[in-house]
Amino acid sequence: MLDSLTRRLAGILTGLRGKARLTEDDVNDMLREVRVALLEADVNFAVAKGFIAKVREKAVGEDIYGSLTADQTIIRIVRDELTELLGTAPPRFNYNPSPPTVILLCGLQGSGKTTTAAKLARWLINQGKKPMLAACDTQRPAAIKQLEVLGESVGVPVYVKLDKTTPVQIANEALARCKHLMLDVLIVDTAGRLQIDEGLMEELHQIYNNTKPSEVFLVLDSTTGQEAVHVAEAFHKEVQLTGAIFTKLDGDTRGGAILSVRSSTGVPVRFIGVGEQVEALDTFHPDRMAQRIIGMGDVMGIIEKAEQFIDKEEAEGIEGKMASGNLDFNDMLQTFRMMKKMGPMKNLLKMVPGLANAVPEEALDAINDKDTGRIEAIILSMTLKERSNPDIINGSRRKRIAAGAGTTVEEVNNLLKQFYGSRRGMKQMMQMQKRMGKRGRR
Ligand SMILES: Nc1nc2c(ncn2[C@@H]2O[C@H](COP(=O)(O)OP(=O)(O)O)[C@@H](O)[C@H]2O)c(=O)[nH]1
Ligand SMILES: [Mg+2]
Repeated sequence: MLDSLTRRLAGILTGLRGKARLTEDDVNDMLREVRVALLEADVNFAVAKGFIAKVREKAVGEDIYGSLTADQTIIRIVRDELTELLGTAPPRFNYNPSPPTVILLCGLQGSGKTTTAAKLARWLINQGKKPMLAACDTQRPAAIKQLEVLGESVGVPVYVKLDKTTPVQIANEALARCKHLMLDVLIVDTAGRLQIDEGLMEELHQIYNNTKPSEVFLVLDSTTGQEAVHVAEAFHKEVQLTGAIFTKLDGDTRGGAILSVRSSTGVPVRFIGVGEQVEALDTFHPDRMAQRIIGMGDVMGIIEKAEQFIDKEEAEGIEGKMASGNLDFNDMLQTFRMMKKMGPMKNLLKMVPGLANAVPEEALDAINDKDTGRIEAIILSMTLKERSNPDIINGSRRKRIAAGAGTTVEEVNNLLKQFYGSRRGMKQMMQMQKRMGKRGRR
């Protein structure tokens, strides 16, 4: 996500770090580079220009030249300005005081509306809400099926009509149904537009007027670059948008539009889509994003991800076993599965401060989730008894396990060696932590 911009900016700012006294020329050079980096990331020209002007103005205002901490000050100014650009604090989710709350999704065809509808449903479930989906894209029958399948995978009802019912009627009926079932939120998926099209806009207006949505999200494909900003401007003129959702930020996108949309339209970015799976939706935090872009990482993001995906009781069970040195292969398998839910390791590592720019992209790419896959295969070839009691794994058992996992005895030996090594290490670490009375748990 915005990897190349992150690399560039982090690199530029790292270059400043520790320089004894910054001159105005140093800062001007730096700002020129930042401007180029922003433009290359497809940030709107006027936005980039305004950004640089503000940073320069603040640098002068804070009288940094000649100060010993000029490097830190300028990095802070850049971070704060980026946060400002991205929208300062994230707005709270707008729930209707008398439920159900209606969320209307709109956007061009293929931007990711239907996928995002399901992602939002899942997100709302995690917030303790009971959502329902309404299939108001009647243009293509396949779209209805798609929403049904996605709805089923997250476990929410999908309101569908296959006859000639109009999208507006479907929305109305779905809302009535939602009330009847006493659900909290109705998410309305609408038909795509190839471009801003009058007929479809009219349809959107009607749904808007009938269902009175509390949130109107425009779904934008981040791979379309600046075009996304134009789309946002056009839609915002038609319906009062309450937020933008950028999708496909997992790919190799320049993503500069995400930095431009708020200052160009006033519409805040609310969520970002980072994958095709229904879990791949993150709330957008301008401060964290800014922090991340300048290479300071997103520690809060990592913690939240972990908390979201790791089952607390399971984790505590494993922790207890770690302390007593009784960890076995079942626990290892369980840990892998928890980690897998958090997505590719590479993406997680990129959120670690400093790592994103300190480690070359290729090295991160080389971190292969297949490695854990191989280890998993070996563990799966063990009998349950072997998994819970690794001490019994003798030579002939090792041979059998290797054959079962399609690997060599050497690999099995390595895994066992690693296993005993880390079991010892963990036991020592946990005991030390206990002695120090610091459990690090909230
Ligand atoms: N990689 C990636 N693909 C996405 C994301 N969101 C949507 N897609 C894909 O984009 C395509 C179009 O999505 P869809 O929801 O059907 O778009 P719609 O026409 O606006 O409803 C599908 O293949 C989705 O799987 C995302 O955040 N990341
Ligand atoms: Mg769709």
